[in-house]
Amino acid sequence: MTQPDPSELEEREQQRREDSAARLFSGRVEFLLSAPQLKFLPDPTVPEIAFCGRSNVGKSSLLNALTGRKAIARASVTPGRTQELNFFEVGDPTQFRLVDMPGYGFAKAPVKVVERWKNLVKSYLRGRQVLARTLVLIDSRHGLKDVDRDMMKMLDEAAVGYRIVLTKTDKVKASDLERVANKVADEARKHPAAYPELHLTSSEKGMGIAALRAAVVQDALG
Ligand SMILES: Nc1nc2c(ncn2[C@@H]2O[C@H](COP(=O)(O)OP(=O)(O)OP(=O)(O)O)[C@@H](O)[C@H]2O)c(=O)[nH]1
Ligand SMILES: [Mg+2]
Repeated sequence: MTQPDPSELEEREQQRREDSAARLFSGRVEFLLSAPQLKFLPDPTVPEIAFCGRSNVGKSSLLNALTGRKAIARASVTPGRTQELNFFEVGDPTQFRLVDMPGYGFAKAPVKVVERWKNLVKSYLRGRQVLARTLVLIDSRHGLKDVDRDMMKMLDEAAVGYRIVLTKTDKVKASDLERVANKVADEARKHPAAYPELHLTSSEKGMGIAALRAAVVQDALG
């Protein structure tokens, strides 16, 4: 009998991880609570994966796509929909949590409200001991903006490891996607806390979702 070559073994291992992550997410996923201030955070009993990114980038939609639920996190055409830290539990008993965060860079929100979100997000990201990984979402139509760079710098300084996820890839041509992805990847390499590989996703079409699901489970549970 011939031995499978290494890349084939790797592919099988990846498939196994994706299948097992899909099984986990097809089980219990439940909204836990919404924290408008730090004092309302749940007890830090399990690892957490945070979703952050500019307003309207697709954080809530990505959370829905990963969990295979249509509307467990509220997505909306109105930017600024998510205003608190929303915690979702995965597994029975709970194995880890997903945290949907308010978006940054939303120009139309009142300055005071923006300041409040920013402080909430930053304090959580900097201080949460159980934070296993952060996903920084970037709209594949726009690439990195200065507000994203600021967020990445803050995460670098806090030594919070993050994965960069390009969203809405169904909205761009393949050639444009490649150009934006290369540019973002080049910049990501200069950020010490960023993972070198990008995740290209479409919550709408399902692209990249299975692989990201496996990565999230790996980050949370090791
Ligand atoms: N075509 C397409 N549209 C998407 C995708 N992901 C999100 N959207 C749309 O983008 C808009 C914003 O999505 P949300 O998931 O609410 O974005 P958010 O980052 O949670 O926004 P805030 O909570 O306001 O910060 C909605 O109209 C979604 O339907 C995608 O992969 N493809
Ligand atoms: Mg949202």
